[in-house]
Amino acid sequence: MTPMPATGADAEPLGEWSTVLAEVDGAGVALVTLNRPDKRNAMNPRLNEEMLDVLDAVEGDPRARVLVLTGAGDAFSAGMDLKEYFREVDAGGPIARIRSRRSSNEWQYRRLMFFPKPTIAMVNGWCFGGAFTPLVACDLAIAAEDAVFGLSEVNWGIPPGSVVSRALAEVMPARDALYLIMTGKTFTGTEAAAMRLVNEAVPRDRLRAHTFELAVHLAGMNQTVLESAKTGFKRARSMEWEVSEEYLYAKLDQSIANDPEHGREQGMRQFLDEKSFRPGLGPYSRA
Ligand code: ACO
Ligand code: V55
Repeated sequence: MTPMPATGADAEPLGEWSTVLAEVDGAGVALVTLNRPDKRNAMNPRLNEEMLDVLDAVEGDPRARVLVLTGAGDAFSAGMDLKEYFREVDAGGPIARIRSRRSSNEWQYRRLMFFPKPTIAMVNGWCFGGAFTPLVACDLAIAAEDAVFGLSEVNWGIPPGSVVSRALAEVMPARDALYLIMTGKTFTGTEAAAMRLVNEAVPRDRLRAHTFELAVHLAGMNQTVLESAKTGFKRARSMEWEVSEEYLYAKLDQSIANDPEHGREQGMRQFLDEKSFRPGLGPYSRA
């Protein structure tokens, strides 16, 4: 049996699901663990439906300030479940396929990509095919150096489907992406970091502590500002400059107007009047 990953002694469950574990700790880190370790956390229709509910739970719970996505056991996720997502859904006909694709893409891409709280993928092991979509959709990604990745679609007779190739193009150089898509060859967490698929790779025994250190840092920051900052970057990159100028100013003004702690005023006061911090070197004090 795989031990349940705990963020700390104070972690509390966010609900109960059959294919996902989700809990939140006292620092505000919500740990979401794909939990089909016997199937290497392959994503079946049940998991796809449950993840929509899990994301709702994390989004709606004020204790959750950062989302960390990982997998139980020795896998992050072995991609789509070939038996339950492909073979069994095929047998259900075209409408079954449309519905199954919808729930999978809804959480892996749309919901995660524009999740209103910071998200970090913690790649603990095997990461194949369809798993690249939630990986790229997360704002940041940390991998174990020895995690094994692969665009294995071509190995079993399909090109990458859904938005997998689009997601790769978002973060990786085209030469690397095409090489991996066309050869189906595996690569390690260390190589994934060199190709910028993940922010960094760390030794396996430091993966959890390192990822949580980053998560706790983000959990301690102004959440309204972080939402505007991440959404602004992700939406603006496909915009024309003139439109992005308007849009990013609108996000800035929205952030100022919506910020319950008035961070901008605190930051200016602490720097200009109290001279108690330097914005170039770290965040203002939220105490
Ligand atoms: N779909 C369905 N079942 C899977 C998947 C998957 N993607 N991955 C693993 N499993 C199941 C296996 O069928 C097996 O089930 P069983 O115990 O009932 O027989 C169990 O998980 C364990 O798998 P093993 O292959 O025995 O595990 P091992 O640790 O030796 O290898 C590995 C792990 C490398 C991840 C291997 O399981 C594998 O190659 N999986 C498929 C990876 C892949 O190509 N995914 C599809 C990508 S394409 C896409 O997502 C669209
Ligand atoms: C993939 C993923 C899909 C799919 C077809 O190549 C192919 C991955 C997430 O859904 O429907």
